[in-house]
Amino acid sequence: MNFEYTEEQEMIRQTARDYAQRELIKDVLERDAKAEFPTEHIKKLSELGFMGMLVDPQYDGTGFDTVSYVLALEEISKVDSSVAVIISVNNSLVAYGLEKYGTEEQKETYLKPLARGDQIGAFLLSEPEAGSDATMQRTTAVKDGDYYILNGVKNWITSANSASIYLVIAQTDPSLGHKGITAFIVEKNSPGITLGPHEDKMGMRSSDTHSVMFNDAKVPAKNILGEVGMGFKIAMKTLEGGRIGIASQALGIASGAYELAAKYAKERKAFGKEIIKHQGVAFKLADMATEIDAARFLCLRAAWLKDQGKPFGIESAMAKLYAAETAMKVTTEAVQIHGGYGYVKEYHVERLMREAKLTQIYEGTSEIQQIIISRAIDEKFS
Ligand code: COS
Repeated sequence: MNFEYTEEQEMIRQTARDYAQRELIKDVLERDAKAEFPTEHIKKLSELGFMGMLVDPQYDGTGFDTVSYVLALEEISKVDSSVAVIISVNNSLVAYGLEKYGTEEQKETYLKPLARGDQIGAFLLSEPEAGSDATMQRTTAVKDGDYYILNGVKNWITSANSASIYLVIAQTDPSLGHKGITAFIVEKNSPGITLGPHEDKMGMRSSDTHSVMFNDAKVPAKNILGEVGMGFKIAMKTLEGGRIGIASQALGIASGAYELAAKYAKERKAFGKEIIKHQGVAFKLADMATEIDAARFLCLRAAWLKDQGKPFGIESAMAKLYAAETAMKVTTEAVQIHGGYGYVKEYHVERLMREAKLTQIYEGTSEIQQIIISRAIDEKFS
């Protein structure tokens, strides 16, 4: 085993860190307060290659490995996880599906602009009544000559307004259950697509989240991704990789809060000494550091397996489960260490705590990860 990063991985980590600590930090509080999309930052991060970092250079991506992806998302999420989720959805949920299942024509038309960051992608799976229970898709796609007509509602869609390319999961044959689900590449500006209001979220406030309504939206049949009936499997495979992104985001939220808490504990004095010298604070920091390292290793293992072309679905579920729970715990303790200062915005930890909560919910709740892991245990011991 080798616990060292390669020069390239270290360089990517450092580039992400520099950008986050020098640029994202400047206006992150303002963007959080105004729930403002980070347009300029996404432009600059695209120039640095992050919007297509997992995409092969043949399709205008930067072709970095998944280990580098973990490192970059951790550094960005230490400061601004709204930016991280935009990068993560673009790479792991949309570009991945197009690269793995798309035709050459689809890759030319849709993957390349996403990989360059000229356009942004969104992944439309969740519905008002199909979140965790993802097979219960109500959005229908009915064939009409060379087109499919889409009707239905998708919920909680990250980048719904800023994206131009949607990957939509819809039911083409309800009688077949999940085997009748199909994935479509849909241009957001097509007639028949409208957006609900901007969701006023607890955290990750500058990523733009909306519901999306399809009302007789016409999609060319050539925009089917993969084959008719393959949509559920495509969604599940895609989410396996997506969970590495969200796990890395949770890791970054945790390590960002921990770094702030450790620095604060070195500066702040109480009862005649730095609070880090009080066992009650010191032991909290010890637990935080240990759990963050464990989360990081789980993320890196899942990423490494993916890079080796080995199965990683269970490992990415473990990474997401553990990193999300760690993020919630660590950010809560970071607020506690900061005392009253932790409860006001300027010290950042209250925002990190709000952001941590979402990592336990989206791209599969913690309980969904427990289902995936426990089913694998059941199978292993049967
Ligand atoms: N890769 C490929 N195929 C998969 C898969 C995976 N990781 N997981 C499940 N499938 C396949 C199964 O093999 C099965 O196909 P067959 O009937 O041909 O064997 C099919 O999908 C249905 O699987 P299953 O019966 O296990 O479905 P369940 O309804 O029991 O649910 C979970 C499975 C819980 C894993 C799934 O519903 C899930 O991931 N839910 C969470 C979805 C989510 O993350 N939502 C948030 C979206 S935010 S973008």
